[in-house]
Amino acid sequence: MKKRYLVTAALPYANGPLHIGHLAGAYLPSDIYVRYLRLMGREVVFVCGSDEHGAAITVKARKEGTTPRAIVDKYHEMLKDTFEKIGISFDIYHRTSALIHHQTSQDFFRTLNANGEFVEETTEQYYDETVGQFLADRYIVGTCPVCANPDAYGDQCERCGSTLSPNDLIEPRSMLSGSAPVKRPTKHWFLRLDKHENWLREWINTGKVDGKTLHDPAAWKNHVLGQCNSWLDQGLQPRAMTRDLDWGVDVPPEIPGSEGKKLYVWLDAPIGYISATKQWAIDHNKNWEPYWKDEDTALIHFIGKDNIVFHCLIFPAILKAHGGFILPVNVPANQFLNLEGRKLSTSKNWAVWVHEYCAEFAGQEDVLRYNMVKKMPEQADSEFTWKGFQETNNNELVNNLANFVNRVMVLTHKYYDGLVPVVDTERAFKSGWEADKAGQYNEELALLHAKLNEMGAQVERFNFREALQLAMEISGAGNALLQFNEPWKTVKDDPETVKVVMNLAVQYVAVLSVALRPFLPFSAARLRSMLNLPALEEAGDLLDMLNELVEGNPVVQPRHTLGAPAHLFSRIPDEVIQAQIDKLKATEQAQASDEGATVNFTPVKDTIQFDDFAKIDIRTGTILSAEKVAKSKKLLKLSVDLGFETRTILSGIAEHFSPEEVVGKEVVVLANLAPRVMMGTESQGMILLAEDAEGKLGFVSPESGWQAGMSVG
Ligand code: B3M
Ligand code: ZN
Repeated sequence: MKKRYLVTAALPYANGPLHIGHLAGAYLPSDIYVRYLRLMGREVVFVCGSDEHGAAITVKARKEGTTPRAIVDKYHEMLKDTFEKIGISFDIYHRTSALIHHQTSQDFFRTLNANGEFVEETTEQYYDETVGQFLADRYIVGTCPVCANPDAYGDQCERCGSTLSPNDLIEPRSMLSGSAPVKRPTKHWFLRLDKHENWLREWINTGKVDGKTLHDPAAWKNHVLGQCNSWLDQGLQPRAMTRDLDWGVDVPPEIPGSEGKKLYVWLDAPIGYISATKQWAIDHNKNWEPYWKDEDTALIHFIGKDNIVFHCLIFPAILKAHGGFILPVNVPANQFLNLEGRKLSTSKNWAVWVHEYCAEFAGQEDVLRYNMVKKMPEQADSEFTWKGFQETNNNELVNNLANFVNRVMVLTHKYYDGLVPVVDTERAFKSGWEADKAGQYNEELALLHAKLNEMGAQVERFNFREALQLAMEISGAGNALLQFNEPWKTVKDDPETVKVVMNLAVQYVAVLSVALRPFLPFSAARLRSMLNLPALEEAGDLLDMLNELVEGNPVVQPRHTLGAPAHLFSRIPDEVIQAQIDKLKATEQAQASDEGATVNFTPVKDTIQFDDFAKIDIRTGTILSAEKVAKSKKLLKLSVDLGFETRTILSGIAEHFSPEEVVGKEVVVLANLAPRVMMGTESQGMILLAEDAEGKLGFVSPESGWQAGMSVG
């Protein structure tokens, strides 16, 4: 076990509110993990903060007709406030626009530069002559060469998910002025990622660097290792670490040619974890360096799966290239959470916003936390529905946990005026763990101890769904203890046995007040108050309880006076849920009507002459085979019969159709498009598809049975 832990959660872009996908992806898992570590008496610092640079911010500022500074100031405060309200217990929530971050990032750049880790290259970049500035990839739009989406970005096509570069776009245009950008030479500093490929491959797959074991890859999630190896298999290329931007961290001014250059946001953002730790250390009069430089520190990054490569390959390369820093021992990335059958989408406002939830369900923050853990996409994407939210609350939180606690509190007050009874620990009763099994007081304490250890082991393996399930089994066993012994029937005839049962039931509730803390911090605090026990300090409280239990000592002493009973959770009625579903539908209709009003029809392109049209050659064809493309979530590799030959074509339809669905489809193909190599495969043409206002794709097909290879004009 390491001496200390430095736990990071992905820095959210300060360009919008937090939605439940963010919570389930990085912030709730990290909060559970950190709270558990604190409860076990471990030394841990939990850092996060707003990611305030990059095109994500400047694009938002342009859309809202304001400045990047105004955008980050607005959303930084909003994010900070939301995290507090939903109980994410960062030790510091910092921000990358802070001076200490700029200084830390620039010092990093200076060291990398001095270490010869960059190669300076002048390349041709797109420049908008109307506005007079170079264009970041996200500021260039054009037609996607894979799926013909007319509004693909210079770095990615949101329709087919292809990773693009601006040079791939057909008819690129500037998002700033709409004009066609021109190429201009510009110098940038490229990190020699290729130099790091070999040690990264060994580190990811064996946990070793220079023969020294730093972590156990078996403890890493398969999908994380898979994505890293898929990138490594493509070969790591030098990657530009600077941009021509007017918002971000300046390239150190003393470096020749740095005028107007900023650090690439994915260089400065992860360094934000370090600058946040520095600020925390200043605020708490501590030394930050052991947390980032001492090998007795466990560095763990909690992220969503779209950030894996940056945290498992690029940032480790930067840390190693700088020298003197430790590497993460794990990056337990979660997959994605979907909402009511569709991808969460900030741009389409298809989301449950956490700040809105906290306003509309004030006092029920733990209900959302509980649901997010139950649905946590730990190994695969998962689904949130409002109906499921209601059922989980009513069937588990109310019927299991709240009812159990309330019965214990009410009966102890009714039979003993709230005083925990003195018991004969040898007296027999029925155990709650196994029907018809005779219970024994000390054995019950040992069973609680064992269950807590099982829960802890799952938390340490980042299996939070399983860990919560184990904690709830304690509540289930408590309910069964009462059900099997029925104290309300036997209290008159067999008062001594009832004392044992009720004393034990209070022990169960007290164990739950600690075990549930990482998952349901607000409810755990209310349990402590009901039990009239000291508030948890999250400083070894669980470890202390485990030590008592293993000695056969009760957690709550006889004659302790309980506080007043209260309902921990309340049922959520249908109308409350229906209102949320209606709100989502209204959002969807508003979005559709907006799109119906303005965006439904992509504007017709500039007029062309017949001769222009005559240059393209469209043919009928039939899809013979289809398969997914490694590392791309949306591309299918198709083999298409064109009559006169068979073509291999990559098409961005994997999230719309399964490979099985498209085999045999009759299609029309742009047959004389220049071949392009993508993901290591040459795509020889383009399948023509139609897209509706919702982004749904459909094939354009000739009448069935049409001969392949026929011209379409
Ligand atoms: N802000 C990307 C994201 O929000 C980025 C994470 C940075 S963590 C250093 O998905
Ligand atoms: Zn595309």
